[in-house]
Amino acid sequence: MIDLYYWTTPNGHKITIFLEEAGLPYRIHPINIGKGDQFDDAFLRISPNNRIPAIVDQEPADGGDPVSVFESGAILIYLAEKTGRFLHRDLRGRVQVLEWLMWQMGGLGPMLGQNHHFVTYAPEKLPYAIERYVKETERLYSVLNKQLRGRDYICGEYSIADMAAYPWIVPWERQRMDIDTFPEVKRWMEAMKARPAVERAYARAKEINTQPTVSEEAKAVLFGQGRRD
Ligand SMILES: N[C@@H](CCC(=O)N[C@@H](CS)C(=O)NCC(=O)O)C(=O)O
Repeated sequence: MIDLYYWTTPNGHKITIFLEEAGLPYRIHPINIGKGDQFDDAFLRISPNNRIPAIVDQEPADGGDPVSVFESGAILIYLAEKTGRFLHRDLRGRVQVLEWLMWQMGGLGPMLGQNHHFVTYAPEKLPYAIERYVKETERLYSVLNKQLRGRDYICGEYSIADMAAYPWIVPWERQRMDIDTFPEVKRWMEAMKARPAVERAYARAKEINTQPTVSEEAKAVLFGQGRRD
């Protein structure tokens, strides 16, 4: 059994997509980040960066004590290794999946997160910041578009690289992207959306969070966090 500490955000969806694809038994522990659940001591013990997602594997492969993992990229690699699925096994394929996973973790996720912040949530509309992150979003979409040319999925076969990137592309409209100008991304996004496991992952999210908008109360919790000793 996998215990999943989760909220209904792009980084959270990555892991429900994996678990649904692999058919691994899991139970969700909702961590409502708009209400501050990410600062509970019990959660911080498994996720010291006060961010979702995190997992605890109650039945690790070595038969030892439960294993906890935070950081969505590390979780995807852990689960891929546990199940032997969605991470190419040949040396070159594996390197490629890890490259694109790191590209998502270090670039696509953080930059699009800033896009969401300055375009949608920031109390002041700062043209410099908006332009910087919308342009960077556009650049990243064009990199992905090129990679997808001639490939069904990011690294050919379906992998954890796709699971990591897809939830960040779903909100393309509010990122101010014109998806029709990225035809390969559009085709891939539609193929991802049609996968039954992806549908199930997003359906779980709807059950757990019936009010996905970010309230003023949630903004106060989420933005402007500083040092916590
Ligand atoms: N690099 C981390 C980022 C995780 C992250 O930013 N999670 C957000 C939700 S998508 C969160 O938990 N935010 C809570 C907060 O800001 O306090 C990962 O990929 O797991």
